[in-house]
Amino acid sequence: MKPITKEVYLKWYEDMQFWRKFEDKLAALYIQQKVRGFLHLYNGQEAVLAGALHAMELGGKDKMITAYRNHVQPIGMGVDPKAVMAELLGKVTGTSKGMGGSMHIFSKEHGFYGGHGIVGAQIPVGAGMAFADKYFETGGVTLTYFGDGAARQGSLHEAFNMAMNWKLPVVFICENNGYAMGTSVERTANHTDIWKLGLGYEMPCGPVDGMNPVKVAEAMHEAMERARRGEGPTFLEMKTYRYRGHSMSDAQHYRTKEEVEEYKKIDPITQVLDIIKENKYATDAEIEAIDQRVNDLVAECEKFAEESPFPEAQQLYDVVYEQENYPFIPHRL
Ligand SMILES: Cc1ncc(C[n+]2csc(CCOP(=O)(O)OP(=O)(O)O)c2C)c(N)n1
Ligand SMILES: [Mg+2]
Repeated sequence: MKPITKEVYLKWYEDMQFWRKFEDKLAALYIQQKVRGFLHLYNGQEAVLAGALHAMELGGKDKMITAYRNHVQPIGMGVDPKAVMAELLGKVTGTSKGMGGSMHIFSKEHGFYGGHGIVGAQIPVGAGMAFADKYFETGGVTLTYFGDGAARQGSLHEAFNMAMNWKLPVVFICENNGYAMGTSVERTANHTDIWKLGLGYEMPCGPVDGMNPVKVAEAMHEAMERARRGEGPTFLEMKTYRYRGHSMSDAQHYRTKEEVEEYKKIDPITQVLDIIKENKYATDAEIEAIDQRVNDLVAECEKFAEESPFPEAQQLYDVVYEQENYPFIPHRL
């Protein structure tokens, strides 16, 4: 595995701070009704992404697919955060020209394949992407993410079976954040060790501390190397936590404030900052400079998104129909 150096810790701190502040800004814009529809934020789960990115080969070779909690993953993979924020505001400069919105961020170029609102639907799609990589011998690995709620969907079992049978280069990652909307993991099944679902398929599997990017990076590296050797899939259960509600309209009656505070004691960003301070990887002034950069970039994204225009109505026709099939439509892609 690539060594976890001072530079990696500093990058993790800056990235995770940016992701958190980016989401906080979206929450504020949602309250102003500038973001419409649903809005699911990633606060608390950042280490699962930071650690995975450390193990991945970016630039389109390795791929990622996830559910609707999907704003910061593409940013981590290199998509311009300004375009992501513009997408959420429905602007033409967005990643899908403003037509995907919060739950459907995509960038094929960067290897990010969404952004899926149907719980569990992306699990077989991720296996299919890995099938393509195997078929075309690209050497790429697909990271297929889903929640603890999605783990109870039947589609997981079909995907697990085929992925094992064909030894597909895929890593299945359950982000167990404790809840599926308001339903706790304890209430969804008679067992809480979701990783054990891999055992029935003899798939290598196990739990990972999803609040610690080092643990995530190590587990992901091992799984991705296994996939690259042609030995097939791995199933990892990342034990994590979401600090905000499921989406923006969630009174959170299903958990206590004390529980949230307990998990804030193991906040992934604080864990990384503590290591930076203990090892004197940065002075207080340097940390302040990082925080300033983060705030400036969030402000830049907001300005860009706010100032961008909404798409023209005509765009609806441009991207839905092919002119050859529908000659009465004057424009084409
Ligand atoms: C097939 C389907 N059933 C139900 C829903 C409604 N729904 C949206 S999110 C969600 C909870 C999923 O929880 P989990 O998989 O743990 O992901 P998390 O939100 O915690 O990231 C449900 C039931 C849906 N979108 N799709
Ligand atoms: Mg969940």
